[in-house]
This record gives sequence, C-alpha cells and structure tokens, in this order.
Amino acid sequence: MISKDNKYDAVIVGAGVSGLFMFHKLRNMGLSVLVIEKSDELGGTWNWNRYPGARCDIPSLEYSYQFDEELQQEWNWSEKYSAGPEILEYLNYVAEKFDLKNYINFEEEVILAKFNEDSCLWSVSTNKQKYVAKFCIFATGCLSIPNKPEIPGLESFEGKLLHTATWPREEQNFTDKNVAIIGTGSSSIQTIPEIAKDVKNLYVFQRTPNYSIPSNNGPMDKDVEAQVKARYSEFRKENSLNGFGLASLSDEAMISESDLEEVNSQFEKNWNTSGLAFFGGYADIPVDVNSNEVAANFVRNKIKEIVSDQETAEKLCPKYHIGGKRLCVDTGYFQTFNRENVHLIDLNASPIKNVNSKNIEADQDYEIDVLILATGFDAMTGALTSLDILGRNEVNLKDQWKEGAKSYLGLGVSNFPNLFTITGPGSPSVLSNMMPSIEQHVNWIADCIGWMSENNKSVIESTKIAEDEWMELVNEIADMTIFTSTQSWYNGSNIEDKAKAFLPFIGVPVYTEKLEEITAAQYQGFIFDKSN
Ligand code: N01
Repeated sequence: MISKDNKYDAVIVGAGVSGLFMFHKLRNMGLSVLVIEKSDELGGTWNWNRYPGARCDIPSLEYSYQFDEELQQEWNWSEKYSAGPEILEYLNYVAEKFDLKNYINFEEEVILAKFNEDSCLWSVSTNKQKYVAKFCIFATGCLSIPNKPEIPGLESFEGKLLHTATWPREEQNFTDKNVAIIGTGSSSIQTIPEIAKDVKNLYVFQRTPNYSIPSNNGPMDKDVEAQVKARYSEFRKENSLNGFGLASLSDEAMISESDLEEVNSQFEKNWNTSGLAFFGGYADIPVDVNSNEVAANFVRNKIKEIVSDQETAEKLCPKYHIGGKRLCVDTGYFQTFNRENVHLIDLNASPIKNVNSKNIEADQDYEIDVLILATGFDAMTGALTSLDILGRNEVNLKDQWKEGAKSYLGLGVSNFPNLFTITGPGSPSVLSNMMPSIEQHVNWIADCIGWMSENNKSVIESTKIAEDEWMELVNEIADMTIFTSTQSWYNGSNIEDKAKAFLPFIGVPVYTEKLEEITAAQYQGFIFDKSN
C-alpha cells in the first residue's frame, strides 16, 4: 500500500484515535492511504500526555471504539476509568489487530500542505519528503499543541523543566525534591495527588481554581461490564442521545422545579458515583445560572469539607459557573492539600515576579529542583494553525482564521477543497465523548469520499455562506448556556493574541440530526467540482 511515487488517494496527518480509524476505513474502501505521525509511536494524546496520574475521565466502557463488534467484546478494561498507559496499550492492540502500523510514517512532521488549483491535488511536505494526495485529512486532535506561556525568567531556570503535555517516557524521580507546578486544570488535578506522594515539597501555583468531581475509580465491575457488553450497540445509541454523548445520570429533572433538599441529597449520591456526569445530573445546570449556582455551591461546600485549612479551601473554591471551564474529575485532589508537604500559592494575590536559576519569586522565594508546566493547550485550532496549510489562492488557514476559526460542521473549511478535519471547530468534539465523535466524523468522511466516487465528483468544498451560518448557530446555542460566561480554552482565552471565539458545538443529538439532514440533502452547504 505504501506508494513508490509518493502519490496517494489520501494523506492522513496524525496517528491517534482518529488517524488510526480513518486509515482503517479508507484502506477498506480500496484507497491508497498514508498516515504521517510526528512521534515515533502511535496514540496521539495518550502517547504525549504521559504524566503520572494521566487517566481518561470518561468511563472506559464508553471511551473505546465501537466500529468492530469483535473488538469491543474481546477487549477488557481493568478499571472503571482507564489510565493513560492502558489506553495506549489498547490503541496498539487495535493497530495490531487491524494491521495499521506498517502504513504509518513515524517521526515525520508535516510542515506545509498546499492545494494545487490546476491539478486539484494536495502536496504535503514534511521534514523528510513530499507527497501528493487527492484528500488531505487532519487527524491532529483538539488538545495537542502545548501552551507554553511567557513566564518571566523561565529561560534562566537550571533545574528540570517539564510540561504535562510532552512528558518524557523515562520515569521521573521526584523523591525528596522540591517541585513546583504551574496551572490547575485537568492535567494538574490528575498529577498533583500522584507527585505529592514522593516529593519533599510541592508548590502549586494556581491562577484560577477548578471544580472537580471525584472519579470514584476502582477495578472494573465485571457484572456491569457483562451487562454493557450484552447490549453494547444499544448502550452506545442511548448515550449518543444525551447532550454530551455520555451515559447520563438523570432524564429531564430540573433544579428549578425541584425541592432543594432533594436536590442536595441527589447531588450527594451523584458526588459518590458520577464523575463528569455530575454536570448533567439536572438538565438546567448548563443553562440556568441559578440552578448552576446550586450545583456550584454544592461542590464548593464539598471542597470546604475535604480541605482542613479553611484559608486554603477558600482559595480552591471557584467563583465562576460550574462547567464554564472544563469540569475536572480527580482521585484525591482536594485531599492532597491536607498534606504537610503541599502548598497552594494564589497567583492572584501574589503573581510570579520571576523564575531564577533555582527558585521562583512570588510572595516569597520558593527553592525548587523541578518546575512542571501544566498550562494546557492551544485548543481546537492549534494543531491546524501551527503549520502552513495553503488553500485556494494560497490563502493560509492561519490567516483565514485570524479573526476566529470558522468551519462547516467541524469537517470542512471554505477555500480548502478536499481537506477534512476530524472533530474540527464547530463540532461537539471537546464537549462530547471524543471516541464516538471521532467515529462519527471518520464514518462521515469515508461515506462522503465513497459518494463522490460513485457520483463522479472529484472536489468537495464547503461554501463560505454555509460556514458563516453554521458558526452563527454554534454561537447562538452557546449563548443559551453558561459556557460562554467564563474565560476558558473553549473560547481561546487561554492563548494571548488568539481570536476569542467559542468553538465547540453544544449538543450531540442536535449536531447529529443536522449532520444527517445535510448529508441526506446531498451534502447541502458543500459544492462539488467548483471551477477555479
Ligand atoms: O489545561 P487547562 P490542562 N500562569 O487549560 C494555567 C483535557 N484533559 O492540560 O485557568 C499561571 O485546563 C491555567 O490558569 P487559568 C481536558 O479537556 C483531559 O489541565 O488560565 N497559570 C490553568 O489552570 C482539559 O480541560 C483529560 O487562569 C497559567 C492551567 O494552566 C484539557 O485537556 C486529562 C498560565 C491550564 O489548564 C486541558 O487540560 C487531562 C500562566 N501564564 C486533560 N497559563 C482526560 O481525562 C496557563 N495557566 C481525558
């Protein structure tokens, strides 16, 4: 299948969850396909984010491929929430089972993709060679370009500098070390309890606190697993009908219509069982600020119950709407602040003045051996704007998106014919269970390419008008929720100079309905074989 003249029907960028399945689909259709992967290993997110405690906060039985019945029956997860290494093992198993690995060019980085308007082909240049392909598919993930903020003096630090999103493969020994961590998002919340066990001192530099729900993780309940496996496709279907595409806790119950005592006792149950699904525990938490405040307050009270020192507890209590920033799921995060070797530094009260060769200057000097940046990602667009993608008239995608990313369905972009993005901006992606959302996009792209072939179409492109209207809808829906009320990576606020635009489509079932309607109307909003 590897082409001798470097010409392919499709080039796929990235060998993570989406790239692997995309390759499998297109190869089964008889297309010649190449996958290009920057790393020397497959796995995407799960290959890069190897920090201690890395774990999927979506239950294992949901965070897995559903495209192959035999696969979903034969694979057994060891825990309710899988740890990063087990997910990586799973992805390698999938690659082995479906013979995917031999068609991936590892340690190769795409630096330029350019559409040729005469030939209607993409030329894809890497750090090693150049390829030509009819379709160029970006399977580069939503959270893959690390955010490395400007921190004064960081370059003069002489100790070990780590980033959670590019964690080294070798085990890090923190025994008796003084360690600082900057950032308190999901990655940090997962890694802090693990690192705190070994270090001499852990200094947590927090700018904004986060809401976090206990994972209540444990070994996989074999009865639950058997029940799910006995009706896996129905289970998946049911989940796809819930707003975030996840197994839901409740139906349509509203806090605004419920007795507060009952709500709090229900929250108590949810706190002990639910993880992320806590947010969907009542249908009005995402949309009604008063109901949201009831849920937020419940979590704040839990933090104050768990953390002994009330000054620290107060600092750990978020003030914004719950869910405004991505909700976190933890294993003993707040409890960790009861350890004597863990210290919380509130950057709002005392910002970092400077990082020196061996210390951080804030309210006082903190001598450190290791500095961990847990500062997140250039989310949703970073992987597409960190290289040059040139479409019609050599327009660069990063310039086209300067005022805010616009995409049609998160799948196609005007001026970029035959280019597809998997879980691109404007699709549920990060506000859904990524696994089924990825499969939905991969299936759609494969079907679309198949339809084009059957109907003698060679070039597909979304129209600007369809794209504009789609992004208006994305924002209209988001404005009905609490998601736009907070500065977050959902709207680009975490990256200096990035256009502030809310990018995920909220609501898996509505998205699916619209996608199906558009497809049934012969890909309404896309044009085929446009003359140049
Ligand atoms: O990144 P984040 P993350 N000075 O952006 C702080 C997914 N994920 O890697 O909020 C000081 O959430 C920043 O502060 P603020 C999940 O979707 C999934 O933790 O901007 N602090 C924030 O506290 C998640 O949401 C899993 O004020 C600075 C932190 O750094 C997403 O990845 C596991 C700063 C960044 O938090 C990202 O999570 C882990 C500065 N200059 C992650 N700049 C799963 O389980 C930034 N910060 C699947």
